[in-house]
Amino acid sequence: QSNSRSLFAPTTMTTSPTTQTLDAVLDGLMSRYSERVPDVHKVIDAMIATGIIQSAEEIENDHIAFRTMGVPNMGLASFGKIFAHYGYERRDEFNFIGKKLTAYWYSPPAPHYPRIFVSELRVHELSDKAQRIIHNYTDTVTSDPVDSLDLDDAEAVDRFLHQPLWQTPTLADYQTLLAESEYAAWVIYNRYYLNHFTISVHNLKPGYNTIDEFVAFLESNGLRLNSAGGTIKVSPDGGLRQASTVAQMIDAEFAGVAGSPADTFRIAGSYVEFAERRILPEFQHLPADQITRQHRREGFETGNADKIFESTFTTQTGK
Ligand code: OOG
Ligand code: NI
Repeated sequence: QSNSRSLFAPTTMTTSPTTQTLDAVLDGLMSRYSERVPDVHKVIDAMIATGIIQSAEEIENDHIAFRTMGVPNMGLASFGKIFAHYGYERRDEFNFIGKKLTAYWYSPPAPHYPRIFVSELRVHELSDKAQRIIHNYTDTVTSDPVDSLDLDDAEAVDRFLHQPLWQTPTLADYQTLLAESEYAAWVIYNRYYLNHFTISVHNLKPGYNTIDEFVAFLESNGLRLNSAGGTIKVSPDGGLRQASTVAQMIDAEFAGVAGSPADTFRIAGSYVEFAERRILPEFQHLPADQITRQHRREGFETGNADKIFESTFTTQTGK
C-alpha cells in the first residue's frame, strides 16, 4: 500500500474505505501537480541535498488550495461536497473585497492530512463583459457535476478534478478576463488543478524551522518568491507566517477562433507555499516533544492570503 503512494501522501494506519479513497485522491492531485510545477522538485531536491530531510515523505503538507468560479452548479457549494465526503469540516469564511473572492478553509478528518483552502470568484461582481465571457463557458454545466460523481470512486474523482469542466477558452477571452480579474483568467484555464501545496517549516530541523530561515534557504537555491506585501506574510497575532514561490509558467493551448489554428501562450500555472505556525502562547511551556498540531496557530489569515493569491498574478510572474 505505502509503496504505491506518490510524493507527500499521508501515511496512515487506518484503512477505512473512505480513508483509502482520500489517500488516492490526494495522491492523484499531488502527482499531477508536481509534474506541472518544476519548483516542487527543485525545493525537495535542495532540501535533500542540504540534509534538511532524507526523503520527500518526511514533508508535512500544511494545506492544499483550490480556486473555483462562483456560478450556478459550481463554486464553493459544489466543490465543498467533495472533501466533506471524506470527513473534512468547513471552518472560517474569508472575504477579499478588492479581488471579489470568498473563501473557506476545511479542517481534515485526521491531523496527518492537509487542511484545504478553497476560494470562489464572486462572478456577479465583475463587469457585464467579463460575466458574459465566463457564462459563455460555464453555462454548459447545467447541473452540479459533483452530485452525479461517485465520491467513493477515487479514479472517477481524480478524472473529475483534472478534466475540462467547460470548453477550452480562446486567447482573446483569457486576455480580456486577465485585464479585469487575474483570478478569473487563472480559473478559466486551470480549473480545478491544484493551485498549491504547502510545506510546513516549523517541524523541520533547527536552522530551517522558521519562515525567515527557510526563505533564506530558498533564495540561496535560486527560487523566485512572491514579494507582494513583502516576501514573508505575518498574521497580526504573529502566529502564522507564510511565503510562496512565484507561479510557474505553463505553455497553454487556447482554442482557435473560426477555423484558425490554436494559439499557444505562456500563462501562470501553480506555485508552492511555505508556512510556519508558531506555538500558541498558552502552550509555550510544553516540552518540544509534546507539541502537536493542536498547540500551534490554526487557520488562515485574510491579510496574508490576499497577498498569496498574487503568486499567480502578472505583477509577480512578470517581475
Ligand atoms: C490561495 C491564496 C491564499 C493561504 O494560505 O492563505 C492561501 C490561492 O492562491 O488560491 O493560499
Ligand atoms: Ni495557501
